[in-house]
Amino acid sequence: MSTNPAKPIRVWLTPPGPNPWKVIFLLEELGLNYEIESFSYADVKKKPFIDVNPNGRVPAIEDPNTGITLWESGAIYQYIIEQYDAGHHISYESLKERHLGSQWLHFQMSGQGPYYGQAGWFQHLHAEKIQSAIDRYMNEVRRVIGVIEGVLAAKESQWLVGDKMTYADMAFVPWNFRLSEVMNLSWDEVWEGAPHVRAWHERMVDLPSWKRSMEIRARLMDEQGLQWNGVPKGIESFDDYEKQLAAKNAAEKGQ
Ligand SMILES: N[C@@H](CCC(=O)N[C@@H](CS)C(=O)NCC(=O)O)C(=O)O
Repeated sequence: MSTNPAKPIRVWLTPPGPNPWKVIFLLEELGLNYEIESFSYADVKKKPFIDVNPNGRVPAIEDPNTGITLWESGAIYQYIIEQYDAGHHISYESLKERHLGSQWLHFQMSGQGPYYGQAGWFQHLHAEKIQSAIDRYMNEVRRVIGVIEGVLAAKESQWLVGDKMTYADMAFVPWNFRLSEVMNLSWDEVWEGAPHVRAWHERMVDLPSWKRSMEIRARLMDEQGLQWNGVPKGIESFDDYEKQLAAKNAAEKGQ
C-alpha cells in the first residue's frame, strides 16, 4: 500500500538518458500521482530547468504536496520511499534492511551510474577513440556486475535486501537496461559469467511498471524526433550518428 499524493509530483526529464527512468519506474511501481515535464536534452543547462536544478542534470522533481524540490535521483528515491511508501511495498522498516537499502543505493549512484556513463561516453561519444579509457570503464562495468553476481549467488533470496524486491534493486535497472548499447555487445555477451544478475535484471524488466515506463519513454522520444536508441530520426545507425558527431567536432575544431 502506498500513500498517494493529492497533487501530481512533477518530474522534469529529457527522455534519452537512463537516470530519469529510474524515478518514473519507482513512481509507476508505487502507482503514485505524477506528471512529466519533458524537454530537450539541448536545454538541460538552460532556464527554466536550471532554476529547478542548478546542476543542469535530469531528473528533478517538484512535489506541490510538500513544497519540496529535489534533484539527484538517489535523493529523489529516498524522499519518495520515506514519504510515499508507508506500506513498505518496496522498502523495509527494520534498521538493518533500511541501511542495506541505503548502501546499495549509494553503490548504484557512485559505483554503477558514473562508471557506466563514462563507459558509454568513451565507447560512443568522445571525439577521439582512447582505448585505455574505454578499457578502464569497460573493466569497471564488468567489475560492478561481478560484485552483484557474487552477492546474489551467495544469497538465498533473489534480491539485494531481505527477501523481496526493493527500491535498491530497482535503481540498477535503467543503466543495466542500456548495457548492450554501452558495451556494444549482444545480451548473451553482456551477461556472460553473470547468470544471477541476468535473472535478477530480467525479472525486473518484465514488470508492468517497467514496461509502462518504457512505453512512456518511446512516446516522448518520438515527440522529440528521436529513435529508441537516441539517434535522431533519419540517421540509419548509431555508427552513422557517431561519424556525424565526429565530423561536426572536427569542423568546429577547424574553425
Ligand atoms: N547523479 C545524477 C546524474 C544525472 C545525469 O547525469 N543525468 C543525465 C541524463 S541521464 C543528464 O542530465 N546529463 C546532462 C549533462 O550531462 O549535461 C542523478 O543520478 O540524478
